[in-house]
Amino acid sequence: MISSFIITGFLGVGKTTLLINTIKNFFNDKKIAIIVNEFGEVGIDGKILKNVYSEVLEISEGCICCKLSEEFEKGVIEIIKNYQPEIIFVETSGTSEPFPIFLSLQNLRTSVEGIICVIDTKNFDKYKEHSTAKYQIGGSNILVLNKIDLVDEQTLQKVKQEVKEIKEKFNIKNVLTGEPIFKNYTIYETKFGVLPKEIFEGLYKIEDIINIGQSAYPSDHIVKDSFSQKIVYLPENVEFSYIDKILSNLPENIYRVKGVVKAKDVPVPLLVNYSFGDLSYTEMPEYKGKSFLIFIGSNIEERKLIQLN
Ligand SMILES: Nc1nc2c(ncn2[C@@H]2O[C@H](COP(=O)(O)OP(=O)(O)OP(=O)(O)O)[C@@H](O)[C@H]2O)c(=O)[nH]1
Ligand SMILES: [Mg+2]
Repeated sequence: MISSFIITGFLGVGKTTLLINTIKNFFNDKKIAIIVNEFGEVGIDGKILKNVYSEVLEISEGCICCKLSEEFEKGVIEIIKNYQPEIIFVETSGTSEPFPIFLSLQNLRTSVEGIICVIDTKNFDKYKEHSTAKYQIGGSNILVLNKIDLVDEQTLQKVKQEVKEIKEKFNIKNVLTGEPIFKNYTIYETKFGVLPKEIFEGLYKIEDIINIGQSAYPSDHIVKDSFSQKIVYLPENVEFSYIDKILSNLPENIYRVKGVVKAKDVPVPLLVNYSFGDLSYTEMPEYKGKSFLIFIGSNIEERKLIQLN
């Protein structure tokens, strides 16, 4: 039977980074397929992942846990038929909940070996009130406190305690019996999502679950959390300092920015990564597409993000 893993977690917490490190460290000799769903019209993760591994299916412009569930299932079936992977990894969008995806993978007769929820330990305070973030924790059995290089011991312990409380409260339950669906869970602490091998050797395999009503999980998360996105295409004569200044002064309702910037005074395209105030640029010399930024946050539709003349 084909094994599968789900990687979930809020916007920008380090899901793709964890996936890349996991594949590099443990799965170089295996046939891996990756399905990635991003919140945004233009996929970035697919491009990054394709540099590491070739069998990558991107499902964009919608959420695979609700709007795109049919497309997701079709994608899984096709990838199994055409590629016969040994293991499938699914990276959900930062605004998806993992449980419906788990049910789909199980219905498609893959063996779900773990639902990994990545948590940004440094920025947890800034996003923990979103219901999506709570259900992501509640619907997972491996909780990963990531970015611990950016926090002190006290913050780490505080976040760990909060995560445990959310887990207890939002643990997915069988609506028929009231029993928790995943009996146990484990917490790991990581930098750049580097996990021990045991996780990927079937240690946390989830038993088959049958007879769960649809009402076992809420499906209105996007409406409730009212996420929105805006894509801005940039002219190629833009200066790096201009973009950098904007990204260094973003309002709090913008959580995540991704994109590739081609600035006239920088010789290579730059991959932009912004999450909750943390900003970084990585060179992406092989990138041939347009210069653009995707802004994700709450109620950003009305705002003017970048003034371009
Ligand atoms: N300092 C530090 N940075 C990290 C760590 N893990 C990830 N990052 C950085 O965080 C940013 C976002 O990482 P991604 O892996 O793209 O996050 P993601 O969860 O896949 O993001 P979305 O798919 O957009 O929701 C990148 O700049 C990463 O390099 C970590 O442990 N420590
Ligand atoms: Mg990602």
